[in-house]
Amino acid sequence: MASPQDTIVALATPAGTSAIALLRISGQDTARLARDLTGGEPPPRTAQRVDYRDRQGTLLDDILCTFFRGPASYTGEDTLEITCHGNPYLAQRILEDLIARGCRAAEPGEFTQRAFLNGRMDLSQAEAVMDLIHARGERALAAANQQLRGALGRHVTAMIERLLGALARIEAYIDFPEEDLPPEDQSLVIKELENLQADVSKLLATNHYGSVLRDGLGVVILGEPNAGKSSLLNALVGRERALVSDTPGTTRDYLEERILLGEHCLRLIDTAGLNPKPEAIEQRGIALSLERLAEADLVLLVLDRSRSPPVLSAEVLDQLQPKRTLIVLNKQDLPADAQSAAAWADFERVEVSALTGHGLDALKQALTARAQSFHVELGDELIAINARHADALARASEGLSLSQTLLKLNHPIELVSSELRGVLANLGEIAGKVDNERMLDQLFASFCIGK
Ligand SMILES: Nc1nc2c(ncn2[C@@H]2O[C@H](COP(=O)(O)OP(=O)(O)OP(=O)(O)O)[C@@H](O)[C@H]2O)c(=O)[nH]1
Ligand SMILES: [Mg+2]
Repeated sequence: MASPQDTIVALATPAGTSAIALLRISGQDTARLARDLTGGEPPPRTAQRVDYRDRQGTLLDDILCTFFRGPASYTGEDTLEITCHGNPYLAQRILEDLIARGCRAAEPGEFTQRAFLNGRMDLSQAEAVMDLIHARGERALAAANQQLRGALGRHVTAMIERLLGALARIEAYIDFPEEDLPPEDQSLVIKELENLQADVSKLLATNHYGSVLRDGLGVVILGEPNAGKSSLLNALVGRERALVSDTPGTTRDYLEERILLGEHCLRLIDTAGLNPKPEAIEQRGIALSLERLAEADLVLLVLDRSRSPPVLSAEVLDQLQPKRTLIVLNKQDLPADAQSAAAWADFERVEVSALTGHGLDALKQALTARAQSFHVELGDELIAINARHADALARASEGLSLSQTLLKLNHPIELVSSELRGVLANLGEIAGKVDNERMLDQLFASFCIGK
């Protein structure tokens, strides 16, 4: 991306027709543009109604524009927000006119990148902007809002300060090579590093819930052909999403559908039935089912309660731990098979009929409780880290562990100190003390235009 000096413009609302559209401008020419458009010195943070005329003087629209004087703006630079009528043609005309007046079309995420580069927010907050835009449930929204308000950044900063304390304690001895670190200092530092590592682990433990919130809880619907998997998906989604028939092997490919249940979003994945004697095409479908199974947060094993329980392969059985499996005894409306009714007794089981809807509420409750069980408490703030944070924290944890070993084995203090400086850098990455420009460009490029 180019230098943060030039003036960028973007249509910040979707391209389709809506009542209004918002254009955003940020950069050094913004104040001049605002003066040109409004015909005077624009009062900051005040919406002004203006006739928008293009450079040829043609009247395009009746707009509202609001000027924000930097650094008190989203990006930290002078910023102008223009609200026009939501006709895509009209918004495009205004956009083109602004480009003709000297603006450049913004890259995806460029406004937020500038906010970060200008110190308006740390990197975890910039990521939270995206989380907020994409949040699909109440909890995801709450987590994004907490992160946007700096919860994760504050958490990590407190850890960095404690680490700096430990580092200062040992680095004082680097200048006196003839003196060993006194035993009381050594044990104090080791204790502090242990505590820090435990805190890093707690933060790392929120990673899984983070992916549940960002991607939705991955629920794989698995079972033998004709058990009623697709019927169950349809019943949960509330419409005929998947084909249902009494011919075994109806579902060949897997299909995915999101639903909102309580405060969480669930990603339901219907799969091809596990036929012990599949034909070639079925075999490929089953291979896909097994791939989805491996990635699942939760498995709904659907059994036809009116028939004897299926014999599952060891490959499948290995993946079905009680912690991530719910047994759905389907076809409750039919007479029960005694063996099936008693099967999987060590697992949580719910009896349903995808046909009549019996037991669906109980199943939804069980699903809600499972989604909730991924939440890891971390003080009174809802913190759920993402994969980038987890990667940095895992490296920090390794470094903390190695430093403790080095200290215990009385290795030179310089070695310990250099290891701990590495940990400091790892923790710094979370808030964005990153020197890797390419990584930053990549991260912001995953944002949308106008953000
Ligand atoms: N009586 C009864 N029939 C059901 C119930 N659920 C599904 N069925 C019937 O069972 C048959 C198979 O249903 P599907 O939903 O296609 O089963 P599936 O597990 O997706 O099957 P495959 O895609 O072939 O693996 C259909 O005829 C459904 O109408 C139920 O609760 N009660
Ligand atoms: Mg099916």
